[in-house]
Amino acid sequence: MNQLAIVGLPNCGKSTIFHAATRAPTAISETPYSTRKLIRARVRVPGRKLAPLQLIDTPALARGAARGKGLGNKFLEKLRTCDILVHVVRLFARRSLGAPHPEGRIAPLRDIDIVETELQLADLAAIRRRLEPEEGERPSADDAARTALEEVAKAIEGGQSARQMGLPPEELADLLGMELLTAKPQIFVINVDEEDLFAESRMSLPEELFTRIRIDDAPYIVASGRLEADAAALDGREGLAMLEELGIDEPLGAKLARAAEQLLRAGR
Ligand SMILES: Nc1nc2c(ncn2[C@@H]2O[C@H](COP(=O)(O)OP(=O)(O)OP(=O)(O)O)[C@@H](O)[C@H]2O)c(=O)[nH]1
Ligand SMILES: [Mg+2]
Repeated sequence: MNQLAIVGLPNCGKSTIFHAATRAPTAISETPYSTRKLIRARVRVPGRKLAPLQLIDTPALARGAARGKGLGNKFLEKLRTCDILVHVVRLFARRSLGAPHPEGRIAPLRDIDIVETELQLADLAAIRRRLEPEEGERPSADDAARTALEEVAKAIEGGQSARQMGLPPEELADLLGMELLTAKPQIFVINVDEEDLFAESRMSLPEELFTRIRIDDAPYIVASGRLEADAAALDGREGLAMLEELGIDEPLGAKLARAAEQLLRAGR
C-alpha cells in the first residue's frame, strides 16, 4: 500500500488533517507536540474506488530538530520508506489563540523553509552515516553509490533538495542505495481559516506561497482542517452535504487521494 507521511511544524494542524482524511483517532490539541508517535490509518474516499493509501500522522518538526529540538527528528528515519510527504502549512490564525505558533506568528514561506531544512539535515546525516559507518555498522556503500551520495550531499549542502536533482525518486534511490526524504514528492496542504475558504478572501493567500509551491510543481490543497474534521465526524452523506453547502466539492481525503494518484502515476 502506498504511504503518505504528514510533515509540518508544531500546531500547524497535522493531526486535524489526518483525522479529517481518515476519521481515525489521534491527539488534537492546542498544546504543541501533542502527537508523540506515528499513527497510521487508511485515507477515506467516500463513494470512490481507489487504490488504498495509508496516511501517517507524525510528531512535529521544529526549527533545530536536527540538533535534538522537539520530537519529530527521532521519527524521520521511519518515514524513509514512505512514497509521498504531505506538507501541512499553517495559515489559520483566527480563533486559535490558544494554539501558539512555534515561531510566534504566521509566515508560511518561512515555515516551509524550516521544515525543508530539517528534512535536508536529516538526509545529510543519513548520507554521512552511510559514507562513514561507525564500527559494527553495516558496510558502506559501493563505489558508484559513494560517488552519487557525495554528489547529493554537496547539492544538499548548497541548499538544494534531492528531488531537485532531476532524477525520478526510484532511480535516485537505486543509484544511492538508500531513500532520501528530500527526494520524495510533496503535496502541500494549506491549512486556512474557515473564512478564507470563501471566494473573495481567498485572494488574501500570499502569492509568494504559490510561487514557492510551483518550484517543485507540487500539487496543493487549500483546506480548513477544522471544517473538514467537523464534516468527517458526521455520517458520510451528511458530511458531504455539509461541505457541499459551504461550496466545497470534495472532502479532504478525496483530494489527497487524487493528488497522490497523480504523483504516483507520473512516477514522481
Ligand atoms: N481555526 C482553526 N484551527 C485549527 C485548524 N486546524 C487545526 N486547528 C487547531 O490548531 C490546534 C493544533 O491542531 P493539531 O491538529 O493538533 O496540530 P498538529 O500539527 O498535529 O500539532 P502537534 O502534533 O502538536 O505538532 C488545535 O487546537 C486545532 O483545533 C483550522 O483549520 N482552523
Ligand atoms: Mg499532531
